[in-house]
Amino acid sequence: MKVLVLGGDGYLGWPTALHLSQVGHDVAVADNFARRGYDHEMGVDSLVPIESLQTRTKVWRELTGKSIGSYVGDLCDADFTYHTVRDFAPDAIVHFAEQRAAPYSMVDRKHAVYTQVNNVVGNLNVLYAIAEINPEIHLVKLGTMGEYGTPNIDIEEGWLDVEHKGRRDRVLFPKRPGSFYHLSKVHDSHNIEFACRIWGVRATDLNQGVVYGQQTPETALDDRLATRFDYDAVFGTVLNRFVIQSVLGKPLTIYGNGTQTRGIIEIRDTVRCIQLACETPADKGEFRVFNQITEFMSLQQIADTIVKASPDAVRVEYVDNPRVELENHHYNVVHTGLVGLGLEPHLLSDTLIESLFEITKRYAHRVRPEAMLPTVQWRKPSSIISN
Ligand code: NAD
Ligand code: USQ
Repeated sequence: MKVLVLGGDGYLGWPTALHLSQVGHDVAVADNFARRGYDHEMGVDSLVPIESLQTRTKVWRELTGKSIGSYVGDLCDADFTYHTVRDFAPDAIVHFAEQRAAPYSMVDRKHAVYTQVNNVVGNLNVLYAIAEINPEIHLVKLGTMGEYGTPNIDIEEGWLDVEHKGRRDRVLFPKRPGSFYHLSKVHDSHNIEFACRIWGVRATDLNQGVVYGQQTPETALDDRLATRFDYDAVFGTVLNRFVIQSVLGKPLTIYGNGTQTRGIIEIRDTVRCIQLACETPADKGEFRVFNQITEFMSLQQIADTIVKASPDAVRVEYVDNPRVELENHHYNVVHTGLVGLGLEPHLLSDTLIESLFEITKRYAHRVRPEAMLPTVQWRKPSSIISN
């Protein structure tokens, strides 16, 4: 298949592009390097050094003989998006290319507006490009488990059968997201479902949980193929941050009382899920939704797992929660769709955590410890991100 990976320079997009290329697909990536720009804005950098996209694709070609094409530009520029889709003529488009940090979207008005414009407009341009250039293209879009929030009922895969006053219907699962970023994904999902309904577009919305891990078999082939690994309080995600904090001898920062439960997934399973979704397209006009998680755990359970695996003594600190989110809530998620397509999940294990400890130790000197403390508050806008 020809697969276009939008956001292919990012944490997940790059390993996905490598994996799809490795299993024999013809792959191109598109990116505007916005993510590298946020690092400059915040004065931080990926814990693991990353090469330019040009070097990455060159090294991949030298090592494997396989080419990955690249398009540099912004999806919010419709001419760029249309040109890329026309020129590469993909069978599937994997869409990762959005501003993805909840805290970044909650800094202030400017960051909230940027996040929603970037994500919603970019996604709309992709939908129009598909509809006008080739409606057969399968859109594989990264959504998020946080679209659902933490409802007091079980979370289904995207759709809910309801009976109301004696009548039945199948409706999109109700959403109650927890940040302007997560809201942008809700808006995307509605726009995609509408495009499927009116134009017959085929789409898979992958409501992914929090990703952890840094290596896939392909990125591990050469240091120059490494993907980014974020530790700061804005872009670093919880499990990765806990590992890094434990290696640095810092307390693990649980926000609130730690009873919040989140779906999680390892990076090797992310790339495999994308492969499975691409190779088994949604039907014409179908808005297919999968919950892309392999297990769910409370923050306390995640912290306990890291403490147990750590060779050093590790302390947990309960920090005043900078976010507005429920504690002591119900959480039960259906996530059978991707397993039905053939996913064999890697569950959180000591082996994986040990390899993350090693990676972190190797680059610990690159950490700016002050960037690990949360500065963005949900309850009041702030004018700065960095410390
Ligand atoms: P990332 O920020 O590392 O990668 C996103 C890439 O998209 C970056 O390289 C960025 O430069 C690019 N991009 C952003 N806006 C763009 C635009 N307008 N035009 C072109 N390129 C643009 O993020 P990630 O962690 O790899 O996440 C990828 C996707 O997966 C996101 O959509 C995110 O919401 C979703 N997701 C991530 C996680 C996670 O834990 N990392 C979990 C669930 C869902
Ligand atoms: N948290 C802590 N301590 C920390 C960091 C976070 O307790 O040091 C808590 C947060 O309060 C939250 C949970 O951990 O309850 C998850 O936070 P996170 O920053 O790891 O993840 P989140 O903001 O939800 O966003 C990440 C990705 C985003 C993706 C989402 C999947 O950045 O792109 O959409 O995970 S999900 O959470 O399922 O919506």
